[in-house]
Amino acid sequence: ETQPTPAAEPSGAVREVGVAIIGSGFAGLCMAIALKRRGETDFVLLERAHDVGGTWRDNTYPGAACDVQSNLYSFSFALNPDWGRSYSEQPEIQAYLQRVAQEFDVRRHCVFGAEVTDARWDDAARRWLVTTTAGEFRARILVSAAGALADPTYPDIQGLDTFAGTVMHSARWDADHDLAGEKVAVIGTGASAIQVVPAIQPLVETIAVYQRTPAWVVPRTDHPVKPLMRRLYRSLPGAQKAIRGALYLFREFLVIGLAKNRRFLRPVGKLAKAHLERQVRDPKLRKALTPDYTIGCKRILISNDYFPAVAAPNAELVTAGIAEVRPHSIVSTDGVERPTDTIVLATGFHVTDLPIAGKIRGRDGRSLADVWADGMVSNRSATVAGFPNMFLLVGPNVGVGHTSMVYMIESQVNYVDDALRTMDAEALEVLETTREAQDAYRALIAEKSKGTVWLAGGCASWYLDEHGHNTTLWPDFTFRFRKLTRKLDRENYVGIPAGAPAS
Ligand code: N01
Repeated sequence: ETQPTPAAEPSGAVREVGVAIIGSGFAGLCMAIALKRRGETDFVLLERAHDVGGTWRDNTYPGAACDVQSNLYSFSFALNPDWGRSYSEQPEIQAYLQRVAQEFDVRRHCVFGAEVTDARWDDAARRWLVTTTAGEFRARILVSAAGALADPTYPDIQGLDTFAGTVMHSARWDADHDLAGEKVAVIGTGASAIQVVPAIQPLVETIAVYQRTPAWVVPRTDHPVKPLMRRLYRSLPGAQKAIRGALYLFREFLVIGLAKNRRFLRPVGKLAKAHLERQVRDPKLRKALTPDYTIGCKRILISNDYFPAVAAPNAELVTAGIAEVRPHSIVSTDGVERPTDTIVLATGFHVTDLPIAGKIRGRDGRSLADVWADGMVSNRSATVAGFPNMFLLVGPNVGVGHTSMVYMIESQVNYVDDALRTMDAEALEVLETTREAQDAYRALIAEKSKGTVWLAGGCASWYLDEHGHNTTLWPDFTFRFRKLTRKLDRENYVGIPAGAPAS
């Protein structure tokens, strides 16, 4: 469901707002709802698309689904008793987000078609000047909820631009394009690829899966939710909360293996190996699908139909690299040329080089991207020195590979909310974190990341930046992150009261 843009002022006038939120995915919506809950209505959500939903709106490729159980994948204040499956598919999650936006009356604050092209801090006015494709905004507070899985990466493959057929990124799926009977190439074997490959393999004439690095895949215990359970959840929300709590704790234990003691990952590795052995009979193919790095180093994938799809008679796993793309084919480094009608790029997102960071400029005019040239840094994953009155949601070191991002988002929103309350209570016009706090947080992350499977598991992944640092994942139990963000660490901030000069 879409709605007309309610907001931008006519004739280029600048619109004054209290809070400008970039993005209306899980994080943007959560922030908006928190503001509404305490009576704040002077805010906008700047959304480049024409509906809410973020990555769940954008990722409509066949087979798109969540690999975190439905019961965990909702806001704690808006549980959904009606999930149809234990692991929800994309349309159901998108419908949930649309419903939440409606229920909490957030849509009236959304400015659709408003892509932020520039946001700069005006130190004299103590306001953020935000330029969008739907007009200009002047905001007291800027909250970037633009997401880490928002901007697809397109691989630099020789000749890709000369390809005469269709090229689709998994996150920019063209539903009108009919793949039936085509020769399809899928590049990548991450979470998106392993969902799209089995969904399209039965339709196409041939499918070639170009694998650079094999993935660890464990069974998916997916099933429809019984009507009885849905009735139970509806009449007794406590039951759903209890199940949610149990799932949360179960997944949290995985952190012991991922971050604390890799020995605990061995049984998970055994499970994945047994899964592969059960599903793939051909020893050559099995070998090609077996990873050589520790399980958990990259995101652990869950699927029951990926291996059978790759082993299907019309499928081929290509382990040689891609030498070049020609107008009607792909040539691999072993010299084999495969005729191709459509190329599906399941090649991931700009995660450690967030495009939005190039558009946000702080007090000295430098962009976040410049400030982060040596890696993303922040205080408590939310604020950056030199960027007053700015908060990041789903920014540095807040990602989780093992559990629901919604939990992390709610923790972050709570922190921002407390910061805004503090500003109100102390009548502060400006709030800015210190470099010392940022350095201390970086040291804490580095310390907690030491020896984790993400750093020491022998793989390359989007979890680490080009310097090999963990700047994306929260490297500990998520309840520790919640504790750390329960209240604003006021001592780590400089506040300037309204009317007072900067000291
Ligand atoms: O992207 P990825 P994704 N030539 O970056 C390969 C979430 N998600 O879209 O491993 C050849 O993980 C690359 O190879 P390698 C989830 O958080 C969640 O799949 O770098 N190959 C890799 O195989 C996930 O982690 C769900 O060697 C190239 C793949 O492309 C995140 O989104 C579902 C290449 C990219 O994998 C991203 O997943 C889907 C090149 N030039 C996604 N460049 C849920 O279920 C890249 N690759 C919640």
